[in-house]
Amino acid sequence: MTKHINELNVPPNNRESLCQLGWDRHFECGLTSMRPTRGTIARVVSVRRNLFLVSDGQDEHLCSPAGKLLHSSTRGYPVTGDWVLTDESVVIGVIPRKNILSRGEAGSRGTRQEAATRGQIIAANLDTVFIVCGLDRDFNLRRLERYLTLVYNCGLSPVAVLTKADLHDDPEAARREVETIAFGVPVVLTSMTDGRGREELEEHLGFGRTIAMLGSSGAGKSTLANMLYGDDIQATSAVSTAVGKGRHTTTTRELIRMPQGGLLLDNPGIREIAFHEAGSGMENAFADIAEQALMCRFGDCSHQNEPGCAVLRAVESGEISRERLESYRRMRREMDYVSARSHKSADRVEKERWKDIAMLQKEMKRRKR
Ligand SMILES: Nc1nc2c(ncn2[C@@H]2O[C@H](COP(=O)(O)OP(=O)(O)OP(=O)(O)O)[C@@H](O)[C@H]2O)c(=O)[nH]1
Ligand SMILES: [Mg+2]
Ligand SMILES: [Zn+2]
Repeated sequence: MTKHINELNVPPNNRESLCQLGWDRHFECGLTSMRPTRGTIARVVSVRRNLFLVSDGQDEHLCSPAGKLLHSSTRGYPVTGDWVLTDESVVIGVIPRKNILSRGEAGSRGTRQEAATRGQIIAANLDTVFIVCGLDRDFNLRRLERYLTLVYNCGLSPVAVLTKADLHDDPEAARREVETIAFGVPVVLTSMTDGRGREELEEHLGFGRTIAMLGSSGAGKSTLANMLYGDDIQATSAVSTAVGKGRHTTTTRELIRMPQGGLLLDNPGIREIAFHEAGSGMENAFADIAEQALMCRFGDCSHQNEPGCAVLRAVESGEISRERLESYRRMRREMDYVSARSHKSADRVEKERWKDIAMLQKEMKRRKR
């Protein structure tokens, strides 16, 4: 027998509160598929070591994970944004996710490392990701391309937020520049000095929506959270003048319930954007190159020096910038490496599985004797 949400240990009026936190039919179906016999539905608003701060829309309280979750893979362990079932301050299960925002572990960029196979889940169940980039020394189109690829890889929709518009001579020109590499992505200019961009961003913060902010330290994420909230709820601190980088002021992730009705996740600044799986993100992030590539003479053209390469032609004509093609190639190499490595580790898993089976068979034979 599957239990309906109201037959669970959920007070009937809670339904409304859960929807305020983003509960919807998707999770309802996920919950039904778990066939729970007990538990209260709650959302993880923050994770502190091995403790979860969960909310049912009315109250927040701390929970510890059930033993089985501690031993589950990283994928099964609750993260910020997860919907969970709790029982007497213990998280007993994770309700199937809509999506996750994940990246390769820090220190895993490039080709050297092992850490990269393990992804790090930043958050679950998002509607939109604000890619936050300051119009100071933080501004970098190539980095934006990486963020876009990451967000698309996770099947999420990005909004590019260019903060500190007051520090730039021609912020509109910067916006246009971003538009040439981010097709169909809303690009919003903001500034804490005059509150510009606020209304445009508020459109994404409607009832029950969940938005995560990504960007380097000092990009102005927490400042933006404060501007949108209308009060100083997050600590901020000045960028170092010597290196032009932030000071990693925000250290925990927390879902903030916004007056607009949505939930905003302020994240610690990201030092480097590493990939841990090769999704289809590049197709979207480099839609212009992907489109030209359809017209290359060879189907497997690598756009290096092949004859009849439409991408190189587009670079010659100035339609696609050389830097962008370089950026594309670099990322392509990274993705190829990441996918080769994940195949390799899949092979290893398979081998180990067979080893286990062989051992088990031996053991059974021995027992029979
Ligand atoms: N002039 C100007 N400064 C800004 C603006 N937005 C943020 N800043 C400044 O940039 C610095 C860093 O801002 P934070 O909001 O702390 O940056 P963050 O992205 O949260 O950084 P981490 O928490 O370290 O990841 C602060 O000194 C802010 O005052 C803006 O629109 N204009
Ligand atoms: Mg911050
Ligand atoms: Zn080509």
